[in-house]
Parts: sequence; structure tokens; C-alpha cells
Amino acid sequence: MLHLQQYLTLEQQNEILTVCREVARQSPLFTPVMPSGKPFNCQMTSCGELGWISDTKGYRYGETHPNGKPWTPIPEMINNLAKDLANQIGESSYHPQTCLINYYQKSGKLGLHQDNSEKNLNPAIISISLGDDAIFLIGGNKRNAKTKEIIVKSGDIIILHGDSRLAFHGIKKIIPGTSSLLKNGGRLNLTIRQVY
Ligand code: MD3
Ligand code: FE
Repeated sequence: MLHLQQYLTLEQQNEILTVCREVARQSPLFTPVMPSGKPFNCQMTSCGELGWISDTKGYRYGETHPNGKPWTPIPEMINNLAKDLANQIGESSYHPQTCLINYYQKSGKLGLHQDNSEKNLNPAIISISLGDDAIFLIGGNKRNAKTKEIIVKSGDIIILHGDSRLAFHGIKKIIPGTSSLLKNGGRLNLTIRQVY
């Protein structure tokens, strides 16, 4: 795992925010439920050729939003940024296929999990944090391995590749009032992925 602290300028963060609002106009944030029926403690939407879905039928990537409409393309600025970052870690043929957008209100969190819905588990996952600080947890490849707490801040980038790609991870807590980027507070996280 690579944690690039304060990688994005305020101007870049605001540009990403603007394009996320455009994505959410076409593909509104929704609260998915886990296969058990329990709702997530965050809202999600996606852009790209695929989007991540969870419902009582399971976790998967699909070609349409729950509203039935296709996802909108990944905004060029995000696509270029992801390819540039992938290049820097030696993944010169990285092809972003989806960008999952998670929005956490101040009580939002995300339980410890592994990302394994992707058919190809080799390409890196690139995460962009915007808005309030959060306590991010990362452990090992087994659920019971000890976890480490990392504070993620607005403008930080995390790249998950190699050994860390199948690490258990989650969001323990949002720290309200720590950023003025989002006028209503909370935290946005974007994860760019190549699915297959
Ligand atoms: C570590 N999102 O969407 S991003 C997710 O902040 C997710 O919204 C969190 O976990 C968030 O699946 C964390 C950082 C991240 C993304 C993928 C990972 C960390 C990861 C994959 C493997 C290990
Ligand atoms: Fe994850």
C-alpha cells in the first residue's frame, strides 16, 4: 500500500468534487443493502462501464444503476489521474473501468472487508479521499489479523497493489468538522478499479 499524503491541490479536489456532482445527477447516490438485507452505513454510486452493486442477491459489478440507467463514463480528469498514478507504480497498461464513489455522513462507516468482486485481482485500486478526515483500518489477508489505524485526509491518495490488494480494510470513523471542502460536511471516497 502506498499512502500519498496531501497529493491533490485544493483546486484539483474541487474539480473532482464538481465532476462527482455531475455523476450523481445522472446516477444518484443510493444506500445499498448487504446480502443479509442490512443497509450500508454509507451511500454509493459509480461511473464507468461498470458499477459496483450490493443487494440481497450479492455483491457484483453491473452495467446499470439500480434505477436501470447505464452508468456515465469516468470523467476524463479522474481517468487521466488514475492512469498517471498507475504508471508511477509500473502498471503502464492500467485501464480504469469503474470509479466507485462512497459518501459518508458524520456517522458513516464501512466494516472490515476484502475487495474481491473483481475478476482480475492483479490491477491496483486507487483511492481518493475528499472532505472530512477518517480513521481507515487496514489489516492482513485474514479477517482476524491485527489492524492498523491510518488517518486519511482530504487530498490523500491510497494505492492498493501487490501484497495489500487483498488486505482486510474498512472505515472506522469519520472525524466531523475537519474539512471545509464539502459544504455539508462528511467524506467522499473514490476508488478507481480495473475489474477484468
Ligand atoms: C485496501 N472504501 O470502496 S478506500 C471500498 O474509504 C472501500 O471508502 C474505503 O474500502 C473508503 O471498497 C477505503 C481505500 C481502499 C480501497 C481498496 C482496498 C483500501 C483497500 C483494497 C484492498 C486493501
Ligand atoms: Fe474496500
